[in-house]
Amino acid sequence: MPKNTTKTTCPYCGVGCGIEVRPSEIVGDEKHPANRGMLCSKGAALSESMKMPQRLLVPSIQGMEVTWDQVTDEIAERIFSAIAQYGPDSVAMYLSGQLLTEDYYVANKLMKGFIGTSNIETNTRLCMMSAVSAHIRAFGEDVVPMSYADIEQTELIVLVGANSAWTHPVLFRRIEQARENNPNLKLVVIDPRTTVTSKLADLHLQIENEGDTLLFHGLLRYLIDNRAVDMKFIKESTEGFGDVWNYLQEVKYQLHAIGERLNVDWQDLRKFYDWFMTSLSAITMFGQGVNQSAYGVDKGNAIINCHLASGKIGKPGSGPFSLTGQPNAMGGREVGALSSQLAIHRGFDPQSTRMVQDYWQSPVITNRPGLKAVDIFRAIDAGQIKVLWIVGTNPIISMPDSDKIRQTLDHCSCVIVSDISAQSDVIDYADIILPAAGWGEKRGMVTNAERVISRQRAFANAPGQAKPDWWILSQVGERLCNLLSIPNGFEFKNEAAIFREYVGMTALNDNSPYLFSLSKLAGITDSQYSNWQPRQWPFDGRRPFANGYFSTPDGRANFVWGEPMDANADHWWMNSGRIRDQWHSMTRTGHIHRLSGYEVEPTVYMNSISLAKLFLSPGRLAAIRRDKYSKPVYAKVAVDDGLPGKQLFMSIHWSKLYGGASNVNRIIGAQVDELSGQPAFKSWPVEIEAVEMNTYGLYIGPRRPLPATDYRAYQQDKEVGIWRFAALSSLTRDDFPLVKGEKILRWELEEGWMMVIVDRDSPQSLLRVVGFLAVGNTPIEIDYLQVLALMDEPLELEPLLAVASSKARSQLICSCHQVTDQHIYDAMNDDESVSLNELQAKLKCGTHCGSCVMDIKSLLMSASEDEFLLDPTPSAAPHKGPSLHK
Ligand SMILES: Nc1nc2c(c(=O)[nH]1)N[C@H]1C(S)=C(S)[C@@H](COP(=O)(O)OP(=O)(O)OC[C@H]3O[C@@H](n4cnc5c(=O)[nH]c(N)nc54)[C@H](O)[C@@H]3O)O[C@H]1N2
Ligand SMILES: Nc1nc2c(c(=O)[nH]1)N[C@H]1C(S)=C(S)[C@@H](COP(=O)(O)OP(=O)(O)OC[C@H]3O[C@@H](n4cnc5c(=O)[nH]c(N)nc54)[C@H](O)[C@@H]3O)O[C@H]1N2
Ligand code: SF4
Ligand SMILES: [Mo]
Repeated sequence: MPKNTTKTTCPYCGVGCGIEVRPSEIVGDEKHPANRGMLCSKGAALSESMKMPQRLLVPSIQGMEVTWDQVTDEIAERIFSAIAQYGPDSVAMYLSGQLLTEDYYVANKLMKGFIGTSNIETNTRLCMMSAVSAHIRAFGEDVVPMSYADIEQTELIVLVGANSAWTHPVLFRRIEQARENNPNLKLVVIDPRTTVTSKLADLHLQIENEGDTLLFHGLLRYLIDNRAVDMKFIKESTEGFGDVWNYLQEVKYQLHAIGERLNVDWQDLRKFYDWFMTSLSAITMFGQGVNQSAYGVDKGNAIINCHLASGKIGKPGSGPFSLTGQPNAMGGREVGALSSQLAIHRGFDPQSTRMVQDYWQSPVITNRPGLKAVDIFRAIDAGQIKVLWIVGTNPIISMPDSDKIRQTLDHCSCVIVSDISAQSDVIDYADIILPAAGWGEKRGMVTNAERVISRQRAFANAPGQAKPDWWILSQVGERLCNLLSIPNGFEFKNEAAIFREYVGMTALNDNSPYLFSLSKLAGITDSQYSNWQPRQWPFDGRRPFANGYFSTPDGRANFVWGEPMDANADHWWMNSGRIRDQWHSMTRTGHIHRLSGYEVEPTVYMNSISLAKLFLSPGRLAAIRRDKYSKPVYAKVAVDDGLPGKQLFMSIHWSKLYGGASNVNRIIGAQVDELSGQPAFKSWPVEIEAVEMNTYGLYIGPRRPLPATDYRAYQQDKEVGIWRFAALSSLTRDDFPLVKGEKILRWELEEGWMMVIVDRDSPQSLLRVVGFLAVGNTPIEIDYLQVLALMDEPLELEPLLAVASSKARSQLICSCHQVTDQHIYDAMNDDESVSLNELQAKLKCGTHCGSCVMDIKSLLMSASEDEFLLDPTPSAAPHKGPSLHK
């Protein structure tokens, strides 16, 4: 390890990759068990991420800059008076799975033990709460009994509702490696959408959306019919099998009926069922296609039922594996900073509340669950919640029915926001703004999807007055204690002190049915904490549930029945999810030019038949609405024939700065799973139609004011920004006033006009073009810029032309080496039988972080299937060049 290297953990997804920060680069940590040196495109771009524009630097109250003393006094007083006037439940906190364990611990203690409310939530409610509830129903405790090392020990991996090649890239590459090493290892993907992940599978079951419960009930019935259940395990270690068996007698759970209902070939279905039945081991990994559903908990239990019935649990290479989304969502679940749990996997039973209160020596303790995320916002609307503190999440973009969230926060009497970015949408709604220290500036622990606890370490100073979240929370805690005239419960000298207190608390679970305990770390010293190496709990290498003993009072796991959902009506429906290179609302990835090329503007995908039925054209705009009367979201139309039927897809990332008002959650309603409270984001009925705007525009150049428009997308390129916009009204040249200091040339076009901004100091003989704006009544593609080459002016067009030629029409595949699909097609045209290795040697694509290897493989596969190599038809509409009249 080079000198001055800091070992830390990636702040993005729940794979939890170890990272080495060296003086000149950030690389994967070869010693970390989660990634063994690999990183994906986001992890590999962390240095750029830290150079984010517009960090929050100073605390402020109603726009006035204040000191930390003033702001923490103010918050404590507002909380104190809300409690006095309206009771403790008038205060709520909304946290994030991206916070550290220490942040979570302080927040949970403050809310449940000192303010006295369970209205503490986290965006994990939007992410994994259905899996949490399914675990608790089946196992008696929210435990993920799996390790990544099981991947190398299994015969079958089933990925349900997870596009892991993009969302957990390093984990997926591990799966691919395991398949290369073991040709008998099979991969089945269950997703109503064809994805890069599904293309690489041995079998893709493209079920009707929400068909998962039925699919897994069918599997269980198949196992029973073929006498392939483990009766010994069922008898000794489970409860409720008989009931489930009874329900399964209905004809609808037979193979053919399921094939018909889910619209999949019954032979494919049988193949999957046979594979699961005959494999000695199997892992079912599941993601948001399972969790984000009105019956997501039932889906989770339907999966778990199959593992219980076949005894494929608690053994090497076997078990249900809920994938965690965020880096420390698991840590938050362990701490219990959620409204539906008290702490450390415990609920609100009298014994637990007493033990926790004793441990905290707190003045109060909540003894019942609080409101879940969606209900917290409803309670604000109803005037019941007066103070809301949002830490590290951007609900304006991520909550369903987001227009309603905007209104709600507008009305809330006190919104406190802790964030790192001034550009997070939620900042606009804050009365009090707190600048937080970000990744690399703060220290603490995180737990990943496989229960490995790792350290995030600091290697940079926080800018301005930014402070770690735990510190801010503790300061408010201390002041509240003063106001309450009680001893300070928040006197933590550092992160290690918080972790020690937390670890001590988990000892309450020793000698109880709960597995979760870190008590072996009791008394961990500051230096042990500081030198912590990644470790998986329980620390003795035991596999949870290996002894067939679960965390329920009688030690038996439960079979749980849930009725399968009805098929989606014959209606357009919106599926939503992630793209490979962006992180959530883009505050940490949107400004990184090499990540911005994958999806350059808000896009709605559909198959070619839908496109024709709707009279839409690729590259044009569509208006998508929740119903005829609601406000539309505009998005650019693109074809994806991997979306069968009336399925549409949009990515979740477009926040105000980058995507204007095209936030998909404005059209997704706030329906939740009643058990878990998790929103059903994944399939929402919508209306969609073509929309003609009167003005379309494109601007490439340095930031300059542009008029407010109905549609707008901003893409950051290396040195310039690219803005694409459209307006329902006819904008005129007066709407684009000159900025002082700009030197400009303009041309009239048949369909509009265009102008260039030239460098003031460039000589008359060669005007250096620094910005380009074209406005017209038809969409303007980036290669319009080429038209400047036809002008009779002495224009120097680099580097703008370079931007245009690299961006036009092609799809970015490798973000590290900026290789597009067109580059790859060209290489394939040169040599039809080109292999992945040869492409890597020739173009370097996929040789740095490797995130795109799966995309390249899938491109190679579809090219050989389609044999369209000789004429790779661009997916956008044929381009009509602008006609000029000067
Ligand atoms: N690049 C990137 N990676 C990320 C993130 C990111 O923002 N960007 N975020 C992280 C977070 S917080 C999370 S939670 C994870 C999420 O990781 P994933 O769950 O893998 O991601 P999603 O794209 O939300 O959705 C997964 C799939 O569910 C499918 N689906 C929709 N409806 C159904 C259904 O009814 N049944 C089934 N079986 N499938 C369905 C969708 O078509 C989609 O392909 O990703 C993490 N990783
Ligand atoms: N339609 C639809 N909606 C979805 C989903 C979907 O699949 N479909 N997925 C859902 C899921 S699974 C998730 S996890 C959510 C994610 O949604 P969000 O949590 O809202 O997304 P982020 O953009 O990650 O928000 C994190 C915020 O914290 C800030 N931040 C970063 N680091 C720190 C820090 O150290 N301290 C503090 N205080 N702030 C920090 C960032 O600037 C940013 O504003 O979206 C959910 N919404
Ligand atoms: S897979 Fe990528 S985003 Fe996830 S932890 Fe690893 S490097 Fe970070
Ligand atoms: Mo998530």
